[in-house]
Amino acid sequence: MDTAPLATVETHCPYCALQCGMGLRPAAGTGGGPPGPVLEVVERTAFPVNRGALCGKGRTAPELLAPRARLTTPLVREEATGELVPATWEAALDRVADGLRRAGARYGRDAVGVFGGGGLTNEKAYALGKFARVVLGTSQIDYNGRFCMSSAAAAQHRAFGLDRGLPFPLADVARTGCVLLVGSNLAETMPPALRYLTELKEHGGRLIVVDPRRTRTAEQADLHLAPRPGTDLALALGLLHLVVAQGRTDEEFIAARTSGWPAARAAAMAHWPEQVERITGVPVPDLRAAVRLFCDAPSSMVLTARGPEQQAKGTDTVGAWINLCLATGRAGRPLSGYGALTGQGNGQGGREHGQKADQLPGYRRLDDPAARRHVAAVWGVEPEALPGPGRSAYELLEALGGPVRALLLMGSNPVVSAPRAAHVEERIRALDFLAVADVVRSETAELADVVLPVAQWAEETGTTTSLEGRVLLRRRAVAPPPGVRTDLEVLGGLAERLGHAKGFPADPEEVFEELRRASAGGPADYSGISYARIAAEDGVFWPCPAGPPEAVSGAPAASGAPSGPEPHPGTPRLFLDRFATPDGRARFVPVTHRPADEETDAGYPVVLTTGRVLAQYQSGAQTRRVAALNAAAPGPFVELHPRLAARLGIADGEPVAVVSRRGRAVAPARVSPAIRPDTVFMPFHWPGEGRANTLTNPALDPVSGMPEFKVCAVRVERVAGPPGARP
Ligand SMILES: Nc1nc2c(c(=O)[nH]1)N[C@H]1C(S)=C(S)[C@@H](COP(=O)(O)OP(=O)(O)OC[C@H]3O[C@@H](n4cnc5c(=O)[nH]c(N)nc54)[C@H](O)[C@@H]3O)O[C@H]1N2
Ligand SMILES: Nc1nc2c(c(=O)[nH]1)N[C@H]1C(S)=C(S)[C@@H](COP(=O)(O)OP(=O)(O)OC[C@H]3O[C@@H](n4cnc5c(=O)[nH]c(N)nc54)[C@H](O)[C@@H]3O)O[C@H]1N2
Ligand code: SF4
Ligand SMILES: [Mo]
Repeated sequence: MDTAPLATVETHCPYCALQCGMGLRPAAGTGGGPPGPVLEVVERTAFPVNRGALCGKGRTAPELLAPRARLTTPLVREEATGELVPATWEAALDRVADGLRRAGARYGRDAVGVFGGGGLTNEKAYALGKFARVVLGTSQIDYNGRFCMSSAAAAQHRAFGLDRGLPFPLADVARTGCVLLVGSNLAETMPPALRYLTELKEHGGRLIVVDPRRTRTAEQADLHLAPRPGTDLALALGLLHLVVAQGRTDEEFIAARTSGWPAARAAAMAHWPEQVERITGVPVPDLRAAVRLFCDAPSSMVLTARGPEQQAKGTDTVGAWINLCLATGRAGRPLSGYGALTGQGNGQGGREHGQKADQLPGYRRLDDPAARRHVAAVWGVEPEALPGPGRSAYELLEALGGPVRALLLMGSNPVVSAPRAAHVEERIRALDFLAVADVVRSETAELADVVLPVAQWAEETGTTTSLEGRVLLRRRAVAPPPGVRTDLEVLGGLAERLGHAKGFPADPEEVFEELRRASAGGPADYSGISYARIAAEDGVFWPCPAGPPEAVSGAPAASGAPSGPEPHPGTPRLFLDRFATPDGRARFVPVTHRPADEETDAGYPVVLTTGRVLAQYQSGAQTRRVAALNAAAPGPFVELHPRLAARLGIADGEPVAVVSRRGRAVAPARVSPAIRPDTVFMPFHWPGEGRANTLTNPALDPVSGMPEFKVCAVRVERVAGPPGARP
């Protein structure tokens, strides 16, 4: 194999859903190999979404490619010592195949589980779903995207008949009249995207930010509403109430393009502004100001992220924000609409191609007989052979060591990132067999019977689908170090051992060609997309069927598209003519407010919410291994208001304990007036004593299966230490 790095390669960042374009070229002075990164990042200004800008995570991503930073040999747990010891690939794959086979033979096929990730490329997510259904024959597959976009996805399906994070290109955000940004801290979670908000304001557009904290993003806002965590549903209903009361609904739009308004209207009218103020803590004049900014603008958008979505009522909450857009005619029109900011690198594509418990490639439903027939034919199996829908992510984790005895985990680190993590860790330990494919020795890999070291973004080609629904090509820029295999090679090796010598190719383009056929005719139709087209066009927006433009329902041809035998141009903007429902109308859903699953009380008087900081990514498995990022964000903290700190006698920097019904975490206090006095915030990027997810509540949204990461009840305590002790 050729191990010399190639010339500058155009590719995309391995981390978040913005999927910033970047160039990679051999790092100067590292021709002899480590130490130091093997590749360096160069600006790729021609890629339109980030125009060369990157955050620190993207800039430092090549550091993890160095062999010393990662796993380069399979590890197998030795019976005698209980330690993970190096093994050959053959021995490791044999052991995984054996572990999965045994659990299935002894307890039945559904005793074998698969857990995937939204960071996996489309090709990997597709192959993983096919592997579970065809090779293992199990219904028990889900992925970490359940913790991420599932509420927004479910609400969009319910209202629009289709879920694509943003139904328009991100660039439209800069040109609309008003953006209502709910529970997104874009300035830290997608820094290069902040420029679209800056451009919005330069054009005279207005920005409203809804966040219990005055974040760097909220600081940009014309109006910042800081509701108590878990009350967005009431807030959205209060705004809709005012819209109706002030006669600012768009009756023409409602009549022509929606259904279900009377019930949704009645539900909103039951939420009086004064009552909404009591629930949310947002003063009525601020509610009025928000309605004015939103409705006065010629066009406006609501964008949500994890704040309102990661709640046990996340689906209804997003539904309430969608209702606001529909009632004001701010949907299905140019520069207006509802969109959700997808999180992980392939959070969008990862939920379209089959690693989700209820789903088949092309965003088809596993319980739809026609979908089963189509995909079974592509896979060369009988439709009856495909299992039905399985458990959602948290339910699957909870079933480990119970009905599910063996697990293959690819692309997630639930020991740090799952809610009620101590319990999840216990369930993982109770498994008969755990195999983890990862690039590093993550906290979850630490518990595995077999760890498979896999190649990374820059070492393998594959497609991702960004938050815009734009399918992108990540290109291989360098060969993986010896001892490392790709996820596709891992699945192929296991399939072969489990009696499927064919059907799991290692070549990503071959997998993509099959994915195209499997997705053809489905809601997320990729059949007109090829590697060559993506490369030539800076990405292609789905749906993009193989046929000409007219073939797509709910997706108008891009203006100026050539007619005739030309290929479909892709669909940057959805819903302009019709929504993707059977009657083409968007559906209002009547939703009403209800409290968080766990309300504060005398024993747990404070609300805990959780989220992210700029320099760390997710469970931190990758970014905690990058020196510059660790220096910028070295560890967990508890953000609390000076009033709360004073009442508890807590000084800035002093260690504090946060206690919930699930457990106790300790981290230094960060005293800041930027947070509500009734709320504390912890980032979730760290394991150990300061692990935020030791505390979180796994109450699930009944529709989406999303856990309530953003709200639980806690008490905050001083940690007694030697007098004057400071960390
Ligand atoms: N630096 C960095 N960037 C990332 C990631 C990362 O780990 N680190 N992860 C990526 C992924 S997978 C995702 S999903 C995205 C997430 O991106 P965001 O959704 O922007 O990130 P969070 O910090 O989880 O939550 C956003 C905000 O929600 C607020 N919030 C908390 N509770 C509530 C509430 O009840 N209502 C409202 N309205 N707001 C609330 C928090 O204060 C926080 O500022 O980021 C992506 N980008
Ligand atoms: N308290 C709290 N908890 C949360 C959240 C929150 O806001 N608050 N947010 C939730 C959200 S939105 C998300 S998305 C989850 C994410 O949480 P996780 O699912 O834990 O996500 P990562 O830390 O990105 O884990 C990805 C793992 O896969 C590895 N990996 C990366 N690329 C590849 C690859 O190509 N192949 C393989 N095999 N492995 C790879 C990484 O090294 C890492 O160990 O956390 C959720 N947890
Ligand atoms: S914003 Fe997201 S995609 Fe862009 S460089 Fe940072 S982590 Fe990578
Ligand atoms: Mo996410």
